[in-house]
Amino acid sequence: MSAACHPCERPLSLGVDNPNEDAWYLEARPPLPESRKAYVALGSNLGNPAGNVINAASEMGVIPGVRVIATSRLYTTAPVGVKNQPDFVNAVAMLEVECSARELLDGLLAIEKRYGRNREAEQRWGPRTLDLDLLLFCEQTIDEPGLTVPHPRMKERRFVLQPLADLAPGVVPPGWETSVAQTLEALSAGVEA
Ligand code: A4P
Ligand code: MG
Repeated sequence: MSAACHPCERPLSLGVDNPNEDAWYLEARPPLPESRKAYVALGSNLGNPAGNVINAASEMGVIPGVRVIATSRLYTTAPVGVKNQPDFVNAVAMLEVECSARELLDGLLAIEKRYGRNREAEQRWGPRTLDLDLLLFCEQTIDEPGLTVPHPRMKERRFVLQPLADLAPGVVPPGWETSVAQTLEALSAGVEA
């Protein structure tokens, strides 16, 4: 069985119009080239997961050189990896960036920390108040200590690809042969994602 991945029933509102059925747009913007966009995955299954995800998405806008352009729908997802833990809420945010990937990652790690994330005390793939993964950055391929982009596990994970497909279905990430939507479709039943 593939892991469940259902849109929430929109329990929380950002208080802005949603011009697109498929995503929460924080702000109307003319289309930006992919070379100026980054995508960040958000996940939480401790405390108030939906609130953590929504608030953290807007807090990314205070990182210098970052504007939040849009967020996907929220999805409730069955845990992948360690099964014996609560369901997650997952989403993806689209950012306009004028900072480096490293500066963005540092900003994301600081937000995780503010939400009580304590890596020393937690189990890999176990429960967490907030996980922020940098998925894509300005069409770049990055392979440095502590920073790999595109995120190495995103291709196999429905809980990442489904919300990303709300925002960027036609994008073909660097090194991939298929678009986000095609890759999502190809995740066959029986593959855990
Ligand atoms: N790092 C390197 N590249 C990146 C990048 N592109 N983005 C480094 C973010 N971080 C990057 O991350 C460990 C280190 O990776 C960071 O300090 C950074 O320098 P982490 O967030 O502590 O590691 P993690 O999240 O425990 O591990 P991993 O493998 O990223 O886990 P995942 O893939 O995030 O899985 N099930 C559902 N349904 N939904 C979920 O959201 N999440 C997980 C965690 C497991 N199961 C889940 C979910
Ligand atoms: Mg992570």
